[in-house]
Amino acid sequence: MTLERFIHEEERMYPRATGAFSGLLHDLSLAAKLVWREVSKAGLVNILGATDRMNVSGDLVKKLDEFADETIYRAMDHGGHLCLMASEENEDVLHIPDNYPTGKYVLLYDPLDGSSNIDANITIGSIFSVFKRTTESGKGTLADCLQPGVRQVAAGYIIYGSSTIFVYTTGNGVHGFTYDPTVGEFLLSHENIRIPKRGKIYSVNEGNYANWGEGIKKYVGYLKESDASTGRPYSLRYIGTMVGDAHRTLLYGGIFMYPGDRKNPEGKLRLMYECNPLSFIFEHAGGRGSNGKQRILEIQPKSLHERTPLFLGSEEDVKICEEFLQGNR
Ligand code: FDP
Repeated sequence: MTLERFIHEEERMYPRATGAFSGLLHDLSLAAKLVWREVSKAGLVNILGATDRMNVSGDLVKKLDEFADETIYRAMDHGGHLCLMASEENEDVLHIPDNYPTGKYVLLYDPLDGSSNIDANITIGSIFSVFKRTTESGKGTLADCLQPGVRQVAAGYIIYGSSTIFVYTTGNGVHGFTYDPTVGEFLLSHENIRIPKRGKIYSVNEGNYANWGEGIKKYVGYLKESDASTGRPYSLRYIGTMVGDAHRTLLYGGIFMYPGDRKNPEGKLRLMYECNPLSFIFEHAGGRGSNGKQRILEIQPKSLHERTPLFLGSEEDVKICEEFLQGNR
């Protein structure tokens, strides 16, 4: 089952579908292949462009994150499905060029998540979030983007790891497709992903411990205590690429966290580009996404690049974490 076929079969469940949404997902899968192609030869870029910063095809050698940003924009700008885009790499919204038609959807994306890991050949990813526009017609506006995550109509990520996997949901289950470069297609490999109710792994940058508040310190202390009945002590895994840490958490269970701290009360991760799409996916897989006080998906965004603390994972793990953060344990 290819991703293309899966998308079309999903579309058939909606007799009034215009095909716009399927077209949008199709364009995204093409963008994913183009980014994969570049990511997979990242180690060669400096060799190919060593003399004059030009690569073999004569293009200026670009940084991979700039390349991914432009590639996704260009793959998505002309399909007529979108009225607006916003990317983690750009301060303002990205309009559709005047010579292309506009549509009813809005796309927000993080072109290359975990970019500090690129040079070490460690897993990186791309993340996307799709909303229906709220304005009636014409060019989209910032208001079309600033919707709470609960209104997403689709969200997904592409993880460029030991293999490349496209994971997405439109609200009908979370599905993963592994890229087979020999046929040039994403093939269904993880149908209807369900996150375990409780896991045995926690994932956090513990180097920030000294700046944490009491609640999170106590919670991490609790995870390290020994208690066989609850699977403790938990193991610690931290890649430092959110997509990678979240993907592992989705499959194995447990909790991924980026808490606020004394230096950065809102943490590091962006609500619109990272926390919303991942929380949407986790909730549709039976998990939970929280800022410690509130469901991530219910936060009303005020600006495109705002940040929020994130606690993402198995339902029970996130609930226990919230109890510690709220001082109830
Ligand atoms: P990066 O800065 O390498 O792009 O939000 C970006 C992000 O990576 C996440 O992917 C990752 O989870 C987090 O930052 C890592 O931050 P720390 O280095 O502070 O742990």
